[in-house]
Amino acid sequence: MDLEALRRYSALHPKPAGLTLQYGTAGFRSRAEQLDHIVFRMGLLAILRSKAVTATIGIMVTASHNPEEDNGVKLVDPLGEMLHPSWEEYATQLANAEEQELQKVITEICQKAEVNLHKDASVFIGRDTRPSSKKLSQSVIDGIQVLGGQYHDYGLVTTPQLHYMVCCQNTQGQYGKATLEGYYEKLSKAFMELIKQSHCSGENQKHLKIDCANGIGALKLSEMKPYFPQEVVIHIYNDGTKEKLNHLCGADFVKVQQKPPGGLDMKPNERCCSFDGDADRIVYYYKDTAGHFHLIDGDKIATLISIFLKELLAKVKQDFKMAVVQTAYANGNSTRYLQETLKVPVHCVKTGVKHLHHKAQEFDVGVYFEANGHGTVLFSKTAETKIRQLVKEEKDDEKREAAKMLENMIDLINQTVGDAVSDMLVIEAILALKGLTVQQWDALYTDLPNRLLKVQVADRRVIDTTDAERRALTPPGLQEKIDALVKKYKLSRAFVRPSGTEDVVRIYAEADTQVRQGVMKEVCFHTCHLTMLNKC
Ligand code: G16
Repeated sequence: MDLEALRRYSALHPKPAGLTLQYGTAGFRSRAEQLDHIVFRMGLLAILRSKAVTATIGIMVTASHNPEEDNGVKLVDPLGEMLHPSWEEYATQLANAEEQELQKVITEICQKAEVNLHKDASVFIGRDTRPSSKKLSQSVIDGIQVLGGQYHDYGLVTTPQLHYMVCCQNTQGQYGKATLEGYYEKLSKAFMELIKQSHCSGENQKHLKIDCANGIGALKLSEMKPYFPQEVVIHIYNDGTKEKLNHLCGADFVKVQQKPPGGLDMKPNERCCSFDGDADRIVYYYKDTAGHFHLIDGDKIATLISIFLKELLAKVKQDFKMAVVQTAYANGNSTRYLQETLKVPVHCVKTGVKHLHHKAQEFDVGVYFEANGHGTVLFSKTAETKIRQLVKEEKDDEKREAAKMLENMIDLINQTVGDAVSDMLVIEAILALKGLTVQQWDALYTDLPNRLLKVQVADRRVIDTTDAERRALTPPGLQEKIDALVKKYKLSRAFVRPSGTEDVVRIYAEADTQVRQGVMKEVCFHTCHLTMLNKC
């Protein structure tokens, strides 16, 4: 380690006195001006991780759904997954070390994680369109160079594109070509192969309006447009030329507010969708002829994909284990539909795609989606090999055709992480193949009326949870209040948890009717009261 270079460069990226930041749900997030030392140090950490696992690591500068003034950093592990949880603690230690302790903390990490500093290291870098992202990604490069690593800067890319690149690189191209063209070609080819078998694409079914949250999704969709077949005509809104990122638009806004984004003119029954700021989430929606807004969130996306995959799996007659992974935010009726009508096992884990991804890996076909629209499907190596073999060797036409569709789904789905572009193409293909309108999809089941609120409290860390965040352990008395409240209403459920991406507490409540959601007001009141609220 070049100690002189470490001292010199860390002085250029000083840690503000007294500032402590925790590794959250998806890495570090804060106001952009507080993050320069964090991204520099995550450059250092990425090199250590790369040396530890002898593979390329990814760093994405983004704060995804957060306001434009925020920023953050997401670290990508060798196969495109989120950073392994065992390294989150090292990330927090390195982020919060005082400058004079940096070398000591690096040495400790090297000892604990058995990092050989003499090994080679390489890092892929990407960034979103926030005004602060370019400078922050330069600080990442400083960190990488101090520890003598190689890097490739992809510049402006969506988060899932960077995950894809890392996976391609570490599988020596088996997953695809580690270039944007490689990504566009792989997805569009699989999509075209899939919809070849569709017989029902009326003129209206071709069109899709996309709210890109004024973020990177708009740029990358425009680049991809020439690769789209004529069966899909996309119309891009909120492309970032006029308004601020995520402001009154984007997947998070639409999901939380349960209303259409600004800047998108929606006619009755038109199929529309919204991406979030770094294009790793997607939600669909439409307005009916009476003007009512209908949200089709991650739960309904998971349901549509599960129906489609289950039918294909039945046709290929293999003993594949399929399951859906959700979080506490999943609408109660989605879980009931999946378990009782579709007969698919459902598992509930803590918020954060890292938790869902990990659980989904236990199955041959693991469908995971958060209600907020973040999700994907994982196929086990055994399932993938068997499916590809059936495509080549199966004599029975129906079985071989089903296997072919599954093979194209495997290639179309970004298995490294939730990806708004890939998920959108998966959904569009399924709707076309099944001849479903957005209204028919929506009518699969009716969501229980629900509300999701954020409140600011003095210190959100006083709330500790258990049971996949469905129950509060602290502050004392809060869970008892929630239990007493939900008992009063039919199909009622509520929980409180601290966000891992924003300085807020999230409160979720659902019940059989909107009127009974008085439960939300009361849970909010007790949360505020018991956490000694600042503002509510
Ligand atoms: C990130 C995570 C998601 C999570 C969301 C909200 O999304 O990747 O898994 O659902 O944060 O987390 P929290 O409720 O802890 O704030 P994104 O799209 O912002 O990267």
